[in-house]
Amino acid sequence: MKLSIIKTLFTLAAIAVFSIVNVAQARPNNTSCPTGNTISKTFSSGAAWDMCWGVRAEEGVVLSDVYYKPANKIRRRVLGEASLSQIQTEYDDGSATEFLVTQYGLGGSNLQTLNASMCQGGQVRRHNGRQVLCEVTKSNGYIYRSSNNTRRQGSKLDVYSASNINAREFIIKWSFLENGSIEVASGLTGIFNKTASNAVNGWPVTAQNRIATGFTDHYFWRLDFDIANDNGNDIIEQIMSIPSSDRLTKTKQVQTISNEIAASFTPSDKKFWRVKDQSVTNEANQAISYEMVALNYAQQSKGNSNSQWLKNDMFLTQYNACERFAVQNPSNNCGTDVSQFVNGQNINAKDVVVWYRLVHHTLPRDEDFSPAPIQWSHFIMLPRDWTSTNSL
Ligand SMILES: [Ca+2]
Ligand SMILES: [Ca+2]
Ligand SMILES: [Ca+2]
Repeated sequence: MKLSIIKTLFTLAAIAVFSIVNVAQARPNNTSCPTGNTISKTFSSGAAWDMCWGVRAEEGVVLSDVYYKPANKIRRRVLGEASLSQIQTEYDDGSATEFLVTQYGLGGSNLQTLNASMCQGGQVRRHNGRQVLCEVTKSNGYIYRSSNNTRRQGSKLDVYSASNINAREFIIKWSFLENGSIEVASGLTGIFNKTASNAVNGWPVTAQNRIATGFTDHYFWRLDFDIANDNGNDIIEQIMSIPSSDRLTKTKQVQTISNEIAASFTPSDKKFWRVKDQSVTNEANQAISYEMVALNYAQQSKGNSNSQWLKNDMFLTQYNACERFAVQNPSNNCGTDVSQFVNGQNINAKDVVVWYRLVHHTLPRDEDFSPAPIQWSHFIMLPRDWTSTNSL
């Protein structure tokens, strides 16, 4: 008797705790774009992408409600919202660090007007009467080939804008491939004006008779994955393939990330993360997911300062509406930077957000003057088990 009362009390307590834990914030599940702000593309195979776009003074172009439809399959949501949530620039000579998104903004008058020549074969979209976004379909070469009779070329939808800050120009490009991959890139070009007094902090630009300062850009991408209909049930897994001590085999290790973490890539172990839905599966009963593929890892560094938010590559958090910028977040009720967003909240079957820091160091060269040829920093979001076989 006593035991059953204790059991009942325990169950009630567990339900109460579960209910409290379950009161998690989620982005409104709103899938209709503001009028004129829809981008959609159906390829000849039947594969398709559609999404909303908008412009903010700080982040510039922001994409939302991004859906992928594989050929002959169901259309499902991949991302709730995606943006470049900060660019932190550090100079090699110790000049003041700049926070480009919050101090200057990728939007507003820094968002460049694109003429037709910058969007050949595509369509330039307007914001506040100005042409600011290019949407263009391009051939993407081979998707696969296994013999002369088994081969296929594919296409992609490119969506890009340009922002100019202190004469440096950033081309922000999202490529949506017919096979479901998303390639995200920031291209740095424009004019490198900063001059150093000591050659060890830069490179002598002979034609200009000055030392161009070296600098590091830390790009912080905010990726609010919202897989399928339910944006409150996503799970993040860390997957590693760890070499044996004799290095003759690799052992796969899959770990569900239960609570918010700040993590880093370890290329020697092949470590990556994927966001999967708790319940939706492909036709072969595997959970549908997208994984993060890091590229341009060579310059990943912890920065010149001792800043906590520069010490990790990935920050995996529970959605919080006031957490907009990775660094210099203004809200009083939120942490000011992404390292503070990681405060122990549960992210197992929740509305999760992935923050990815991608680093690019520039040591200028004569050919960069002027303007500098574009240097791309990019990464890929790759479907894993979204379809049970190659849908193309
Ligand atoms: Ca989901
Ligand atoms: Ca948090
Ligand atoms: Ca989410």
